[in-house]
This record gives sequence, C-alpha cells and structure tokens, in this order.
Amino acid sequence: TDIAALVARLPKAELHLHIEGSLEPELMFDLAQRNGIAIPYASVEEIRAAYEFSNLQDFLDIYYVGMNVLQTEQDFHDLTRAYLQRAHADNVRHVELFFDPQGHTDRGIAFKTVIDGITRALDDAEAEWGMTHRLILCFLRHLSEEAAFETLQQAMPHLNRIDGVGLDSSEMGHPPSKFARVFAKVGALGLKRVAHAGEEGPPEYVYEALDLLKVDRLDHGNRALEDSALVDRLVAEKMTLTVCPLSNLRLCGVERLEDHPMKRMLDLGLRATCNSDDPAYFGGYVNDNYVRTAEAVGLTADDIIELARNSFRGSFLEPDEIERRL
Ligand code: ES4
Ligand code: ZN
Repeated sequence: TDIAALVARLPKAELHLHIEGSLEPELMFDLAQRNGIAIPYASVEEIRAAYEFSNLQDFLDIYYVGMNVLQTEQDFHDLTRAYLQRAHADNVRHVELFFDPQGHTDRGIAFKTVIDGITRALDDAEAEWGMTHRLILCFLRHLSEEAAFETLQQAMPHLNRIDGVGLDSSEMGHPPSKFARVFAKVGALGLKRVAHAGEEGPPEYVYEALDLLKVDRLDHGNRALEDSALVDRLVAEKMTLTVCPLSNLRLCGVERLEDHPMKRMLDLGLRATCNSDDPAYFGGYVNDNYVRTAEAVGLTADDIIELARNSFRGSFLEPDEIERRL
C-alpha cells in the first residue's frame, strides 16, 4: 500500500526497544539447545502459542523465562545482531536499546558478558551500515532500591558504553518515587534518564517520573491523556513519548488497535514516537507498528512523517546531528 511504501522509505530512529524482547522463538529454541538450558516448551510453535497476554505481568512472567537461554557473550551478540538486521531492513538509522542486566546477573551471568556481547553487535552495525546507537540500562522496578544501586555500581566500569538509565518491569505498586535517590545519582554521573510511566500506572506516576526522576524522555505515557493539565505540561516541555502501539494492543492497554490514542496524541501536540517495545513477543517490528497503527487510527502521511522526525528529535544524538537528519 501507499502507507507501507511511505513508512519503508522513511529514515527512522527506534527509541523504545528491549533487546531481550527481540528474542524470537527460533533463536530461543536454538540457544536452549546450544546451552543445554531447559525451557517449558517442546517446539517453536509451542513458544509462539504461549504468547497470549491479558496484562503486563502476564507478559513479564514469560519474558523472564525466555531470557534464561542467554548465557554467553556470543548469545548476547547473536540476539542483538538479529534485532539490528531487522531494524536495518526497516530503514532504522539510529537505535536506542534498553537492556535488563538484573535479568542476567541475578542468574549468575556477569554484567561484562552481557554488555560486551550487545556492544560488539552495535559496533558492527555502525561500521557496516552507519547505524548509530545509544545504550540504556534499565532497573527492574519490582526489585529493591538497594538492588538498583548495586546494579549501578556494577555498571561503573562500563559507563563509557552506557548513555542512559531507565526503569522497566511491573509498574503498578512500584512508583517512580521508589527510585528517586538512585536516579539522582544517575543524573550526577551525567547519564540520561528515562522511565516507563503511564503504561499501566496512573497519571500520578507520570508526574513522579518528571518531578522526582527528572526524566529526559517518557516511555509509553499513554495514561497521561487522562489528565489535561499533565498533557499541557508535556506539550509545553516538548517531552518525547516513546509510544508502542502493538505492545499496548497485546498487553490489553487498548481493546482494539482502532482505539489506540496515537492520532489523539499527535493532534494534541505531544511529541509522540512509534516503537516496537518487545517485537518478538508483540508481533511486529517498527515498520509494522507504523503501518498497522496508521491504518487503524487514520494517520495521514504528514502524521507518519512527523512520527519519524520525532524519533530523531527525541533521540539522544547530539543536537547538530539531529538537525542534520531531520
Ligand atoms: C516491558 Cl512492555 C514493558 N513494560 C515494562 N517493562 C518491560 N520490560 C520489557 N518490556
Ligand atoms: Zn518497554
């Protein structure tokens, strides 16, 4: 279609992608065999059949099981390489990846193993295709503040490869305020700050992300739409929202993609972007997210172009580099 052709030719940045969420069932199955790791599935088809979620926690329970197959530096490289190839095929020119070190260090994998594998694939993509990147360490918010501080300590020898810190995992019951002190330290280290907020949590959590964590960007932010004063503030601050439509659909944040707020967000003047979140689990990479959302909610060609431009505006590239790519 016209829309698919436009989306395919637009240069894009992807700003909301959990690298562990790009683990396709085929690679999960291969790595389980390669590493002698038991998984609760007998086939690739069985893995795919298990991806039926009614909320965020349903998904996370399966996501943390899937990542157990990741053991060696080569595994993290292969995972990242496979995602970058998919992104390259979608004309993604810049990626900002999340990784969840606690999902690995808590089962005995060294922080260095994780980051060395991921960064080797990122460096290769830059050398081969000129695809640029930033790397964002996420704290698992269902774990303690103390565990986040320990993880930040483990990251210290690798800060030359880490551009920012985020907050992900189970939102309800784990408000941003729980991590205010660790995010203050993150800011003092000169790192960027982002947080998932308003994915399932109330507008209050979005205020906390802004006021207590001092985020440079907001991940999801959907429920901010329930509070018009908050919307006005996000517009005034030109805050980027990394929206993930197919994720919202699969985690039942919206009942149908036609109900997705992406068009409303753009019409309100919010700096929304379109991203894939956990593409192996949610059924689509970045271009699928653009095309299916555009068709479902009636995005115009100008809306689609705006989303792609917003992805560079909201990136952590240098200002002159952003200007060059718009
Ligand atoms: C996530 Cl969709 C989503 N939300 C919160 N945490 C996550 N970790 C991986 N995907
Ligand atoms: Zn996410």
